[in-house]
Amino acid sequence: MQTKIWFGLACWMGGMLLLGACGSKPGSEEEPVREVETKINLAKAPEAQADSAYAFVKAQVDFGPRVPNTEAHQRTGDFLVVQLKKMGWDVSSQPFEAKAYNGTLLQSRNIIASLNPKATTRLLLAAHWDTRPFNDKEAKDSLNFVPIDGANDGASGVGVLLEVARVIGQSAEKPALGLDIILFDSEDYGQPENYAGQWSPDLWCLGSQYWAKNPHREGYSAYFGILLDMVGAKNAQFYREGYSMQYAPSVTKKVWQIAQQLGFGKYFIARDSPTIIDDHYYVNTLAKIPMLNIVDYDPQNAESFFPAYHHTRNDNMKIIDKNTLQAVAQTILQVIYQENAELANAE
Ligand code: AHN
Ligand code: ZN
Repeated sequence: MQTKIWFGLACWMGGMLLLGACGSKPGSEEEPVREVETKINLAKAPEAQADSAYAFVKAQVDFGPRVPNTEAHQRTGDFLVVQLKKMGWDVSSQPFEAKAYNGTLLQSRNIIASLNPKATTRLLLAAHWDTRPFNDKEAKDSLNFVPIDGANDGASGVGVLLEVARVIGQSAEKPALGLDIILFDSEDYGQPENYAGQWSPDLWCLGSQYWAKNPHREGYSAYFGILLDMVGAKNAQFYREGYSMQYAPSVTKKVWQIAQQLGFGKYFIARDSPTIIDDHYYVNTLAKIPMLNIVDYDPQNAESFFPAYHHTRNDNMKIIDKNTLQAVAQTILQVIYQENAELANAE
């Protein structure tokens, strides 16, 4: 009896607090999960610019598809190094040769930009900068394969990180926290859809696998990492991805909460998605750094998990929305300055 009254009261208060009705089923299809979490006191963070992030995406696409062993790939890599240096970051390249599913040797390089290189408490941000050599989800016949622009799959994550790097580089209040941006190469050269040979996840994400086995600095570690993949499409939906929740649950929840507090709940949906093999998988399992993935997820597409543009020629500038880029860039900046403030408070 007594318990029932208390439950009713708690439910009423909780309902008032969350502006949700007691009868609604959290976690059901219609209702986003709303966990009772205390509000985070947001630290002051500099602002990302939508136009600037967009220009960084376009600049990459303008080089042409960034397929390893092509001139566009080479030139884009050089461009990224120059940009990051110009923004005041310490930049190094990690060249490597990777063997693709069909035996092709891919002349590859991971690009690493660091801030406060001597700081021992480090946060890692990453995205892949190469693009898929074929539109295999569209043309089912390999004779009709063409490379894709990869405006979203590739350029968007890098574009957001360039904007984050630019804003921090210009800021009068630079974080004391150590920061590393790693642009992984040769992520997207995995076996095509109708390939007759064996499917293996390890044929994807060749740059992150190489880096995880050969870190750019001996004994390198970060206390967590964030991977960005396909973060620029109009109406993107970022669910809390399976490996992120498995390996980095507390930071994943925190990032989603920060995004929601910033007003980006339309993109950052506090629901879980299945596991997705991506660069973060190898950073988690091989480098043992907890890393989450912010990746566009299509809950309607049970087969591939990704929206319809994925690995087709439709992945071009037409699907890029600067509001999405801005939401992700601002969320990342907030996370960085939040962590920096919490670190300073702990000292
Ligand atoms: C697989 O298709 C195995 N993983 C998706 C990783 C990916 C490809 N992200 C962008 N392109
Ligand atoms: Zn891809």
